[in-house]
Amino acid sequence: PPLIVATQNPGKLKEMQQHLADLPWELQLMPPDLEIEETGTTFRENAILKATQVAKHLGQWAIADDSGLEVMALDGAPGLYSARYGKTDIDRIQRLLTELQGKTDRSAQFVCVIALARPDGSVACQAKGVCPGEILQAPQGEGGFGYDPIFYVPSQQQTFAELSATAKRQISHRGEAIKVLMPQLLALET
Ligand code: ITT
Repeated sequence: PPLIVATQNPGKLKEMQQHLADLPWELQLMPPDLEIEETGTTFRENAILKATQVAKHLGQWAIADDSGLEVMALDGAPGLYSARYGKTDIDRIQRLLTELQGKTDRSAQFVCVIALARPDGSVACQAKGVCPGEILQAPQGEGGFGYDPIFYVPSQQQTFAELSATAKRQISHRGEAIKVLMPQLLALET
C-alpha cells in the first residue's frame, strides 16, 4: 500500500526511505504545501500529531518522525526545538557551540519518535529510539544532515557526519526507533 513519509526535511526523508526500503510499502512524498504546526510538548506528541494529521488530510497511511538533540549541560536543549534553534544547520551548530563554551560536560543524546497513522487518522504504532554521544568543539565530516558534524559517537570514534550512511543507520536514534517499530510494522493489517 502507499505510505506518505510526513516530513519536509530532506535529510530525514532520505534516511527514512533507506530505513523502510525493504518493506512492502510504496513510499510517497508529502505535498510540500501541507503545513503541520508542531504544538506538542514531547517528541511523541509531535510525531503523532504529524502522522495523524497528514494521514487524515490525505486519507492515506502516513509515517512521521519527531527528533532532536538533547545536551545535558544545557538541561536538554535544544531538544524539541532542535529544528527551530537557528535558521540554517550552520547557524544551529554555531549557536550550540557558543552556548557550550566553557562547559566541561559535553554529553548529549539524539532522540527520535516515529509514529505511523492509518488513513482515518488513528495511530497504528509508534516507537522511540535514543543514541548517546558527545558534542565536539568544532564540526567534523561532510555526511548526514543537521547537527551530525558535531555529534561524536565514542564507540565508533567518529561523528555522525563521518560515518557511512549504512553505519549511521545501524546505530542512530532513528535506527533504534525503526528496530522497535519493525515487528509492529510487519504485523499490521493493511
Ligand atoms: P519535519 O518536522 O518536517 O519532519 P523538521 O526538521 O522540522 O522536519 P523535527 O521537528 O523533528 O523535524 O526536528 C528535528 C531536528 O533535529 C532536525 O531539524 C535536525 O536539526 C535535528 N536532527 C534530528 N535527527 C537528526 C540527525 O539524524 N542528524 C542530525 N540532526 C538531526
